[in-house]
Amino acid sequence: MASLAQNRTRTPAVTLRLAALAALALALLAILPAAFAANESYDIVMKNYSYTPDHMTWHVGDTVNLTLTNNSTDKTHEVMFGKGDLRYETDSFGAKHPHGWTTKLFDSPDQLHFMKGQKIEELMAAMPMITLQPKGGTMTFTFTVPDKKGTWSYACFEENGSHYADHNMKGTIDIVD
Ligand SMILES: [Cu+2]
Repeated sequence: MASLAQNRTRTPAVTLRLAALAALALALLAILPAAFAANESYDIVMKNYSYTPDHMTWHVGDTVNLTLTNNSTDKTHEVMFGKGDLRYETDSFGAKHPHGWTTKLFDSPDQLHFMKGQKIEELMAAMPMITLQPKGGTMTFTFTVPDKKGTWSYACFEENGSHYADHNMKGTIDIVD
């Protein structure tokens, strides 16, 4: 009864202001997690012969904004996403070299949106394969994390696959709910 009595003594203006604040707080609580939790941002730096970071955790349905930068002073590096057995390509001398995986993370080039970049050696959206020149080659792209839960890899197959096969230039991604 005491609180009721207190409420009655408040002026209508104060009560209205409190109600407005409460409504605003509720609105912010509803909006903020959606604005921040739904987006993930990563800067991956490449050098001879590694990625930093070499592990990421992505959430299904999130929008990821990813910037790749090649800080090597002398080597071209790339990123390819996938898993499973290695995929091989045959060169003009008939020799086979590892180049990506048999299972691709992205099914269609439409899933990736390339935003900006420079010193790009090669860009094959269908793989996808993003190859960047040394000393600052960079590419920023966005995508929605596909509903493919599990552990995936990213790696560089430059110089006839030797960056991966001989130097273990790779990283892993866990896709979770
Ligand atoms: Cu490389």
